[in-house]
Amino acid sequence: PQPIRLADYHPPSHLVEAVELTFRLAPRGTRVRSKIRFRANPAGLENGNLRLDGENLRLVSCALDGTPLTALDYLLTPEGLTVPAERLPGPSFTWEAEVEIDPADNTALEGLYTSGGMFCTQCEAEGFRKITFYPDRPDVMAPFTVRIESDLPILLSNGNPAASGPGWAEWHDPWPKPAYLFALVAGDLVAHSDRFTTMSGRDVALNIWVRPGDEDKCAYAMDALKRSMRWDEEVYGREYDLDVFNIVAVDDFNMGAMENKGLNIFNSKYVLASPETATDRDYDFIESIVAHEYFHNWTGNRITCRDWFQLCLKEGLTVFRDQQFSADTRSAPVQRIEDVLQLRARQFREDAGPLAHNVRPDSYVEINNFYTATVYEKGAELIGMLRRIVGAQEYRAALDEYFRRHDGQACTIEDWLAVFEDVTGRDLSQFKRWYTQAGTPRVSAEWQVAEGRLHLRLAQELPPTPGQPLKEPVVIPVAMGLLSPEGAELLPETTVILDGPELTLDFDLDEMARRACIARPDHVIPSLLRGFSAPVILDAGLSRADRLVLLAHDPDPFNRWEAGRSLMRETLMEMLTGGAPDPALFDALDRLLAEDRLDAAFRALCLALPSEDDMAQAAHDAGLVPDPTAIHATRRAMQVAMARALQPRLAALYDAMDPGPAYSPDADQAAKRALRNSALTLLARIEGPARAKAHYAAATNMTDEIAGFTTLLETGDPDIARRFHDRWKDDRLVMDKWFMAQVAHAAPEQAVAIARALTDHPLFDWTNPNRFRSVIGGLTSGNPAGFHDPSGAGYRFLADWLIRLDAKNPQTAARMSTAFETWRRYDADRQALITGALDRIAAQDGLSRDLSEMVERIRA
Ligand code: HT7
Ligand code: ZN
Repeated sequence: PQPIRLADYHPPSHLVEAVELTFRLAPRGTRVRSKIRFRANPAGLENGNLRLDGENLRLVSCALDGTPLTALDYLLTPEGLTVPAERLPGPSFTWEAEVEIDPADNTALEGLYTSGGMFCTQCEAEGFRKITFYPDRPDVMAPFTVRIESDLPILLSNGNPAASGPGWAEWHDPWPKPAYLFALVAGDLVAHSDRFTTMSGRDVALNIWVRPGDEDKCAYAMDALKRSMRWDEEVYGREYDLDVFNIVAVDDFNMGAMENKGLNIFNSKYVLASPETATDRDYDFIESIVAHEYFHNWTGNRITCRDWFQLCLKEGLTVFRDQQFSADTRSAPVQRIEDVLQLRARQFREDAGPLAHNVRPDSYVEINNFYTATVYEKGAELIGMLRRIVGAQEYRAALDEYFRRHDGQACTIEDWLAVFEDVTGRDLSQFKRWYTQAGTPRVSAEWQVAEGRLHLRLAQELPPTPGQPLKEPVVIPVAMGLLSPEGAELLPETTVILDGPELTLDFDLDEMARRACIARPDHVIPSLLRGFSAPVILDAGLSRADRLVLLAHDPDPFNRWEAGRSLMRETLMEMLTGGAPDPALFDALDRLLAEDRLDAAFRALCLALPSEDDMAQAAHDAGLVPDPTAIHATRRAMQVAMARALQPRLAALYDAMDPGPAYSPDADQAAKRALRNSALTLLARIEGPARAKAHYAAATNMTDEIAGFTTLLETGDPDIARRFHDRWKDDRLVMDKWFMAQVAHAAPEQAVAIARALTDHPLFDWTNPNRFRSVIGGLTSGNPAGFHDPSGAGYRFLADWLIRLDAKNPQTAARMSTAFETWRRYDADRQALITGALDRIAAQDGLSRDLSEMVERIRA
């Protein structure tokens, strides 16, 4: 297939004034009648033909202004239907059609499909064209009226309920929206209901719809929804705009959740929670995803994207907003560290390999392949940098103007930046390069102290990425401070802007020392990129001693953690090449763990080691060929060394951090459990399984239970998997954890065999994306040493499953293929095995556009 290019964008030939849809639901033959009022678009540069997208639709009939059309009046292809301009009645007309679709056969989970007896839709990005003929592009916005006919008791669509009777319901959504925000749900569902009064006093009915029996697991999602609604009013001045807000939980879902107007549809994993079945991490996800989807109501729905190249316009901004919400709700530094961990693990990895692309891509074959960490997470970082550069007040003023100017429109990144330029008076043309250049910039620092002055030189370098050999410097806000060797703050935090290839700064040490009331130091430690003020890779040029000072004293918690992280990474790399850990690091960690005034979640983060994938990338960056087996063994050795060095402290924390049996998912309790369970895992490396057995037996919540379970899996308790299974076999979401944990915590040499055996388990339903991800993702992400087994068994296992899944669900298959994106890091034997697996996939007949694009890009 030909790529679609941003440069080829042209406005639609016709706009839609109103849409009326009638659904007669049946699993094997749903009838969809549409009545659409079109008008010619004066800005449309096209030939004036009426072009409607449509896929997998059986056309029953169609008409223009009431006159039936025959097959001679239009051109029908597998991609859609075109009525030539000369057959159109005039500039305005009504199109009517009836089509038949087969929701029960829709295993791709795009368009209208069935899941566990319910009907459900997923239309982003291009699913609406699988429901009826329509200009399925985000710059065509219209109000929708929907009638649903079905015997199922609950019939839902977007907007407000209009009327209903036995076997039917009508909904009206007054807010013009693109087709990707359309939704319909029908099923035997029960609601967890509540109400919300908006800032202007309007009453909104809130419902979370779930399968009977799950209604007692919705309280947290509902609480998160109400807090999100209030937060968006208080922080962004945004009020909800319909009489109802519905959320539906569905088991078969390709991603996390979807922001359909007034009818959000969620993967049940991100709605359902009880202390016994959900971990603290699950609660965290529920809170941030509920918030994210709710925030889309303004950033995405009221103001949407002109075309899919502008996806970051809604996703980057909405991720940034959900991160702000979580930072306000929980500990801001902990939230920032967790966001950066995610960014580095997913986005830096993407940027460093063959799938690197701009935050605003220039072209795509399949848009589903561009819902990436770069568009989402790097997109959010760009908003954060913009806010840092213009300041919080001007940021808020710009957002107010964005909502005022563009409400009801489909916009571009140019529109977004123009608002900031107009409101702040700045020229953002250089900033825009962040959207149009791929790759992670590298920033390096050099400095010297001479004659009472500090000379600091910052430089940026932009590595080449596929199709972009040369790049221009970007605007990098570097938040920084300066510390004395004793840890005294010499310079309060300030932000400098590195916007050329380099920047030289000069500081007067006498003046700084006078202000800090200390003698002039002969050495200074720069604390750079505080709060991770830009998505770059920093080589701060700090000695080990300097980083130990930052770990102990940096007033910026992010850089305190970062100093420890970098020491750990360096230690692991030295151990990988035969070295031994420096006891000074363990002493520093011991002191940090003892600081009771520090957030327990922060301390748990400081105790965590870089992942095996981080180490593989670090080895590659250092010019080595990473050996996943050696990396796994080194990490284990480091855990043993840490446990030995910190044993008394860890044992004391294990006792002190017990929050007691009354469970609450709040940040304070979750932090204690995080630190306590980190201590448990480390101690098990040297103590054996007794503590974990007692921990598992005493657990009254899933956070503790899963910590005990995974520790026992690793320490070799032969019966633990069966016991866990027998307890939880009827709970789908807990069983996903059971599947995943056994693969992720298997010894590397057994991981593929265990994964393979689990795919034969009667509860392994590979057409359910959550279950598929548990086992196959449990291997590729959870057990890198197992996946990269030198025999190539992991690669063959993944390729076999991708080929099989692709025939049913191309979107999920394509997404999972990113496990291969790092293949160039590895040795020649592994490279040959991976490229062999990729070539075998590419050679399959009938491969989807989704997976073939991914395989081609990864292989290139
Ligand atoms: N805007 C949504 C992105 C999305 C999606 C969600 C569910 C299933 C398939 C999907 N394709 C694209 C989710 C979000 O970012 O909020
Ligand atoms: Zn989103």
